[in-house]
Amino acid sequence: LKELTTNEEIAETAKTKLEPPPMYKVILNNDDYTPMEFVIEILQKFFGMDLDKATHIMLNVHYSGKGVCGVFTAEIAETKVVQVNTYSRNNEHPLLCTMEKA
Ligand code: TYC
Repeated sequence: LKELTTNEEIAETAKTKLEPPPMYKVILNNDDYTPMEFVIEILQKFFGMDLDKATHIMLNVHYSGKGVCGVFTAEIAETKVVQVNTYSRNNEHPLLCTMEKA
């Protein structure tokens, strides 16, 4: 019996499955009102950073205007953005979290 699926087709299917998913940078944007301590808390709470790393990232955003908190698949990046913006608004801070393709 002739094979219904050629080795080439199997290899192509395997390659497709190994293609990495598109990745997204989660970005914190600077503003003049959100307290530095609150930004550090966000980075620890939602991005698992220790105090030292969170402080460095926060200061980078403060002085440069924006900064990358992490790179994630679309679904996880979208969840981080919603979590950060919801938590910030609930605490009456204007902190803005966005995402862009890596
Ligand atoms: N610029 C803010 C301040 O001086 C601190 C800050 C840092 C705000 C990072 C937002 O993403 C931000 N209090």
